This record gives sequence, C-alpha cells and structure tokens, in this order.
Amino acid sequence: MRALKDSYLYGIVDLGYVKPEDVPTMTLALVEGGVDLLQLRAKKFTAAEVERLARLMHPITRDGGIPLIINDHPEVAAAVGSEGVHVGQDDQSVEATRRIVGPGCFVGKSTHSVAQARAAMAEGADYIGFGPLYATGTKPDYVPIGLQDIAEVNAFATCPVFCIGGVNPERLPEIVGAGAKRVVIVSAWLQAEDVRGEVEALRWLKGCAG
Ligand code: TZP
Ligand code: MG
Repeated sequence: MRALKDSYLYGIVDLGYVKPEDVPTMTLALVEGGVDLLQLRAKKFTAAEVERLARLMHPITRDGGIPLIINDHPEVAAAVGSEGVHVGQDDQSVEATRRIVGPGCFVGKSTHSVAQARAAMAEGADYIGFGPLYATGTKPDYVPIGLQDIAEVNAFATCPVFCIGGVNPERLPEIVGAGAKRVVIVSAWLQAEDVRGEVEALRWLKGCAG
C-alpha cells in the first residue's frame, strides 16, 4: 500500500463531475493512470450512498495498492475500512475524527492559509491540502490564495502538503516552481477525454521529490 510520504499525485472522484454509475470506471482509470491517493467526495449524497460508492471503489484502489480516502464521513471510513479520511475547517477536529476511525486510518485536513496549515499540523493531521491556489469551479465560494505561500508552508511542514485548487497540466510547472512537491487534481482529470493518459503524463512530478 502506497505510503503518504511516497505520494505525489492525489486524485478525487468528485460526484460533482462523475455520475454514481461511472464511479467504478473512473476509479479504475485514475488508478491505472498512476494516482498515489484517491478520495471519494460526494457532497450532496447521503452517508449510506457514500458508503455504497466507497465499497465499489475500495477493491479497485486496494488492487492498485493505493489508499482510499473518504471525504466528510468518518463513520463511513470506519465502516468500510478505508485507509484515510479527510476533514475540512468546518468539520470535527483531527482528534475527534481519529476517535471515530481508529489508529489504522490516516486523517487529512483542508487548509486555506499559512496559519491554518500550521494549526492543522499542530493538531496532528497526517497530511494537509493547501489551497485553493487558483479560482476553481470545484469549490466556487473560496477565494484563491495564490502561489506565494507554498514554499513557506513546505519549509515548516511536519507532514505532506498537497497543493490544490485549479491545478492542471499547464499550470503544474509554475506550481512546482513555487515550491510545491505534491498536488491534488480534480476537474482537470475528471473532465479529460483520456483520464489514464492525463494522469500518466504527470507522473514526472514523482521524480521531483527531494
Ligand atoms: N479544496 C480546495 S480547492 C478544491 C478542494 C476540494 C477543489 C479542487 O478542484 P479542482 O477541480 O482541481 O480545482
Ligand atoms: Mg468536509
């Protein structure tokens, strides 16, 4: 199973872009393309439906040797035995989340500023998302934070930092140039004609580690 510290490309099966019936094929395409982590994000769905979808995804991610991460629903993560769970600034704390999922499940947290990144690390998050770097239709209410703080956050980071929000192949070189080591990509992959090929094309990021 891929370790967080060896993870650079993080994909999300976001039900804002993927129909429920297409979840297994999209999951397979992202896994075969070479994502290191995969999240299920289904904002408008019930916990029961999230659990059903997670149970479809989990055998595929497991066969691919990569962690499945459940957004927003620690009870679902605990029920399906996913490797990770992801919480936002308005969700329960990392500690409260850990009490639900247990020690075998890592906890990631969204952050939108340097101060929030520091706080999430102090709180014991296993990784953080940092963004949105650019304006994005996937999270339309959020103000983009730009690229200027990426290097600072990576410099003090005590856990992996995944830059998120408007990341796409055209922008990746400038994002890496600003100090990013790891990224989350949502719509650029989910809307691609050739999902596998688009993930594969960004595998070079893994070689930039160090
Ligand atoms: N958190 C911060 S930005 C974002 C989330 C979930 C959405 C990223 O999606 P996209 O389509 O890659 O901009
Ligand atoms: Mg949330």
